[in-house]
Amino acid sequence: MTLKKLLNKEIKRRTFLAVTGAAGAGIAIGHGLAKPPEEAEAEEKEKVKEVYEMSNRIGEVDDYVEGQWIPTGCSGCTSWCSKEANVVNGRVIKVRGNKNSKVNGEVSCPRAHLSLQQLYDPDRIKQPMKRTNPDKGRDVDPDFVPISWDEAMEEIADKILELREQDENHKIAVQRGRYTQLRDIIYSHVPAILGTPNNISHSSICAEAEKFGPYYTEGYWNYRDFDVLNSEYIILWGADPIASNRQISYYLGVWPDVLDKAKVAVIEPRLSASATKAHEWLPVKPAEDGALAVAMAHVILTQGLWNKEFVGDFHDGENRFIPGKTVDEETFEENYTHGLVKWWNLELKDRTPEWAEARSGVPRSQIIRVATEFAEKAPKALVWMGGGPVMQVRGGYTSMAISALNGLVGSVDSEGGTLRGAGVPRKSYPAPDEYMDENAQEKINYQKIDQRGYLEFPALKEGKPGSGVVTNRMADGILKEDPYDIKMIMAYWNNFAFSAPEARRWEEALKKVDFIVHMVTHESEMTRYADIVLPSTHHMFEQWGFLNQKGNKHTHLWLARPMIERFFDVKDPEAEVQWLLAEKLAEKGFDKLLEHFKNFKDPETEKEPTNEIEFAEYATKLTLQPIWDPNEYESGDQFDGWEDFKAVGVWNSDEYKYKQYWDNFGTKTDKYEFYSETLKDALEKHAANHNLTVDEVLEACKYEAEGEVAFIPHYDPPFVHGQKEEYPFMFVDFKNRLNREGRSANCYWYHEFNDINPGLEKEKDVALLNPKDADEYGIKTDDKIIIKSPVGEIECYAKLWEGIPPGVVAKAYGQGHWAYGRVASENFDRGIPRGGNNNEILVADYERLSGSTAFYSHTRVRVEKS
Ligand SMILES: Nc1nc2c(c(=O)[nH]1)N[C@H]1C(S)=C(S)[C@@H](COP(=O)(O)OP(=O)(O)OC[C@H]3O[C@@H](n4cnc5c(=O)[nH]c(N)nc54)[C@H](O)[C@@H]3O)O[C@H]1N2
Ligand SMILES: Nc1nc2c(c(=O)[nH]1)N[C@H]1C(S)=C(S)[C@@H](COP(=O)(O)OP(=O)(O)OC[C@H]3O[C@@H](n4cnc5c(=O)[nH]c(N)nc54)[C@H](O)[C@@H]3O)O[C@H]1N2
Ligand code: SF4
Ligand SMILES: [Mo]
Repeated sequence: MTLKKLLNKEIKRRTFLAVTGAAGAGIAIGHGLAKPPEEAEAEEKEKVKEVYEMSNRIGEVDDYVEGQWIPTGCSGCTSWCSKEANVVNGRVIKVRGNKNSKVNGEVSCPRAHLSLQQLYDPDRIKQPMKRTNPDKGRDVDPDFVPISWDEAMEEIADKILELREQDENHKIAVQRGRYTQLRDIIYSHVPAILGTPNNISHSSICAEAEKFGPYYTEGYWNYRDFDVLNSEYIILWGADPIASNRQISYYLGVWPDVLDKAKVAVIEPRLSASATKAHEWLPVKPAEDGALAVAMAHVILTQGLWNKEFVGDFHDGENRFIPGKTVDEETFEENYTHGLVKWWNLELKDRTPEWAEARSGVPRSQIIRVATEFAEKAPKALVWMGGGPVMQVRGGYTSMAISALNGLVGSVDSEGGTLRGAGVPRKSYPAPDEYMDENAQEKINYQKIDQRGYLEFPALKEGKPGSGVVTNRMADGILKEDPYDIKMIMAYWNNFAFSAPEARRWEEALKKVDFIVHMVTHESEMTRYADIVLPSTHHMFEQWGFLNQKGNKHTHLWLARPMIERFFDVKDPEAEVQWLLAEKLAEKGFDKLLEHFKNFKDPETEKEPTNEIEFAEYATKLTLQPIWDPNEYESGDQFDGWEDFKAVGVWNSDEYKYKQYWDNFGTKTDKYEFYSETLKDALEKHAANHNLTVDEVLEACKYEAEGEVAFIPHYDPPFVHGQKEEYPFMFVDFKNRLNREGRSANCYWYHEFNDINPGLEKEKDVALLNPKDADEYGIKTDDKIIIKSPVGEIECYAKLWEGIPPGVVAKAYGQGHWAYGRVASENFDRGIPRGGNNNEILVADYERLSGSTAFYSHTRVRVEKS
């Protein structure tokens, strides 16, 4: 039976009732596919009818009572907002922000509400399934058949034990996409005890290059908090915080005030949501951000506008930063920074606004105006850098160059600037070490399948070569069996066959793997290659979990718990499934995992967990003990115990104190580094590992920099795939405001409200083109077009829009699913996508110093009418 048939069969039973709850929040029915073929249309009609009937039933719930608001949190994007869910008769009917959070309060972003349509989606996977067709491929029906949880665990445990027996346990990989912080169990403890080095996260198809610049200047590898309410000049550099990036709910709430108090300039190759409301828009040529950044630094220095308190000054107060002229290092005394004059001499002295205008397309006058006005507000002036300018092949140094502007104006770790977050008091889980046999001890140190640490993948997370993940490279590792083949994957909450550039490589790679377990709420592109499918709980409403995030000068941590009846036979992959697996392995003679898990005791009663639900709860409670247990109190909000914390649902840190790190940034020199001794050290280590020079490493990593320039923020010209003659447009990818990462495309509201994105259209997947370009190619709005790149092609609609500069095609990521449910696909049964997946045309390439996948402005395309 196909999965689709199973879905249909099941729907009639239990979903029916459950979806009634979602209808309370008003399921929208105005659905219509762009231009569906007839069969698909019939199919769609059937689903619309189903949902419509379900939504009408809300009137029949006679014992409707004002529901209880139960705290939870949202992992719809990396904002990780605290939330509350309104539960009526065991069904969630509404979500809102949790007022107890000092980060987001009651405010909610628009896509929070889509969580209801995810939860009550009739296309959810309803019970464990097993593949019966050994062939794998896009056009191959997996012939899934339903099995019990016990049967599923039996199959998985057998496979693990077989691989252990054959001394191939290192060929088991665990993959995670989105997560809650209960992830430690599945992601760290399980691989350690099974004895595999291969726990591969999605972090480098996410944001690692964005952490690279701040780390190699200010020693901080993490997301930042932005003190926008105290700032007087804000540059949004490829970040669109009222639509994407992080703490969106919070920033949406305060943005009107921000616009009153501060000047906002947006540097973006497209008119983003934030740009529509900003004071300045600098429509930079894609990937030329580095030029703009170093030119702004040049202006700030030549005009004498750097922050003297933070950076220091010339001994005699005379500004010797004169265009084209080198400066004697001895004449300048730095305070909290290191290497300013080196930076000037090696890079900045010639980076004039004229030079930058020629590259970036941003007028010289605007570069000077923005740089000057920005620096005049120092230190209450901040640059907020998003992934756009840096998740690029040569984005590492751009990341440093943009970040370094905050250094120049002294707005790092200071009022009105960029802040770090407070730590969260947590207790570590019992260590797995004593349950790791010799084999496991040895194997967790094997080379990982993502090739991190190879010459061309330094992945210098936090200064250590080979310590960052290179997510997308795993597909090549598997395909080339380099360093070895992979025989089993246990993956959860991810969909790399859709979410990673050149996604089809993943399909090929997955075909090669004998045994794949996919733990997800919805069938997806990756699921089609799975051998065992385990239906997952929805993280907001059906399971234990917690996450912390920073914003508004606080770090908060929220708690999610099972709050409604599970009307499908679902389990949480992070803890519950792992318990069941441990039990099954023990039954078969390998009891190390279970013995280890038994140490996760309820900290109040000292009781050992006896089943998967207790295990998940105790694991949550245990690690959060310093938060809820008054006897272990460390900082921030205080609680009277577990029940008290559960009722409030969120812990807030104390308010951030400025200038905590000025005396010790945690870099090699402890200073804020314009000349990065920290990067020099990391690169030299990596070079030494390969018996090469740093120059040779950079060449292998596709950078042009040579010599000392390798250690400073500098302009490295863009690395782009495709020749201009054949592919005249630069492709700009961006996030849809309604994307819950790659997971909301099966929600009606996602399509119906698509026009809350500037330029986009309801019910359609459109590529945005400048009208002048479109004229030249004879393309009109609503034309069906094909976008071709050197690696693939997709079909969508054209939309002519002035918010896109000539020479650019911009398209939101999120549509183009061929296997994510009946709303997401044009024809789910036949695997026909609705719209186009940008990852079919984006070239799989990397910012190699951080291991990041390049998403932005590295692929040229051409456009044809279809
Ligand atoms: N072109 C392009 N590609 C991108 C991006 C982009 O902007 N443009 N963004 C990138 C970024 S920043 C990221 S982080 C990655 C994310 O990419 P991935 O980590 O691959 O995650 P998703 O594709 O969002 O996850 C999809 C899977 O999660 C399952 N799922 C949904 N909700 C839940 C749940 O509550 N629990 C569980 N267990 N499963 C659930 C769905 O069934 C689906 O199979 O995508 C990246 N890909
Ligand atoms: N709405 C929404 N918000 C999200 C998510 C989501 O799925 N949906 N996902 C969350 C996740 S997982 C992450 S990692 C964060 C990531 O947050 P960001 O890193 O901020 O990611 P994007 O929103 O994709 O931002 C990319 C921006 O860069 C612009 N851009 C593209 N090319 C260039 C260029 O060459 N130069 C410049 N200056 N800009 C360029 C794009 O137009 C786009 O506005 O977002 C989180 N927030
Ligand atoms: S989708 Fe993102 S911004 Fe919206 S509520 Fe969820 S975590 Fe917060
Ligand atoms: Mo991400």
